[in-house]
Amino acid sequence: MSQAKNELDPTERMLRACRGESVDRPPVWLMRQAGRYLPEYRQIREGTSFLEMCSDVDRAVAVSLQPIDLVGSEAVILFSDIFVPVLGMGLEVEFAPGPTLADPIRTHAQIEAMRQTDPRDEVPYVFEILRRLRGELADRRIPLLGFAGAPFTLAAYLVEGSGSRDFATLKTMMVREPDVLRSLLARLTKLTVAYLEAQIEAGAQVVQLFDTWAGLLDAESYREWVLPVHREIARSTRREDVPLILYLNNGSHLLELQLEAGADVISVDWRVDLERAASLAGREASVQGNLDPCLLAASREEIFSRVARIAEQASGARGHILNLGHGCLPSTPVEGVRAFTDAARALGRG
Ligand code: 1CP
Repeated sequence: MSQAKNELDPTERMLRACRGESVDRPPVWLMRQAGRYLPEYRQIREGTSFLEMCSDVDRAVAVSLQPIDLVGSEAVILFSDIFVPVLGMGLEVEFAPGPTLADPIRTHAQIEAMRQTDPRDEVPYVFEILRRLRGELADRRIPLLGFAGAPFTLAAYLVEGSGSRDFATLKTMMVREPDVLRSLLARLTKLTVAYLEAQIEAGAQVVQLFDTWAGLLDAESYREWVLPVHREIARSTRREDVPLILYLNNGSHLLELQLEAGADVISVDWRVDLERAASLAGREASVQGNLDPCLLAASREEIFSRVARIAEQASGARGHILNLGHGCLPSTPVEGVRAFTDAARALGRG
């Protein structure tokens, strides 16, 4: 069993892959791994609103841990939502099931009225959940991930008032009232930096910034509106020992700019050619991704062969973290998720 001796524990494997150091095989976890596709999640969630779940420390800890044993995930992501810190600014956000606002943010006066306070005081349960999780995970050597929504994605919902196909209200604001959007992004950037710092202090070993909607922009607009925000967050929150992962959805046309932020890892969706991503990233960044979550409905054999292909395509990267290109869907089959993490472990035996 000499191979077992060389096996890294999941925390080492994850941190080393983020930094681009050699590993035995890619680490594996899934975006939205703690959610409605799991019957055990639905059971704990029963009769409780999503926001209540996020602030109920016992239940949030329990559902965060579920994917380790139920589907073999090798990292835990805090159960919460990108809109939780926004609640601390005094905004009223409801979930139906995505975030909605009765009063979308469209004016300077509304932005001025947003409270600028310490997330540690406003949403203390987030940090309590992280501290508890870190304690629970110590013996198993499973890494703990924190996360935040990137300001552009938060602003997209805040301005629009809900999710949208094209976020036309937001894009109209970019050309008609750029100063309003600029000051909203500045507020959200400050919040995000403070929020991620507090998560790191509470025990997050890796943090991921989700910019789900930045891919709506062309490269020029992205360079103007999004890149400086990512750079500021990377500069302010990056620690030697806490890697930052930057996720874009629908961003294959933005890869070069995604790399300019200075994150340790770029996370990409299935539209991105991983070989190209790996070659552009070079020694500067590792890559994370990128199976289409819908393909988790395929047979176990098909999932194994897709994963092997992804690993092959990413083999030129300085580090690769196996993940989906976007989150698990409520309809994702549990056995597909299990096949996905088993396929990662099989890479180490190949
Ligand atoms: O009914 C339910 O159970 C609520 C569904 C749900 C869940 C399980 C929402 C509402 N959020 C979450 C958890 C969540 N959201 C996590 C938990 C950790 C994990 O990954 O297991 C994370 C990291 C998020 C992040 C998030 N929320 C993003 C960024 C990543 C992504 O998926 O693109 C975004 C855009 C949101 C907004 C949001 N919150 C909830 C929904 C359904 C949505 C998406 C709405 C839309 O598509 O417009």
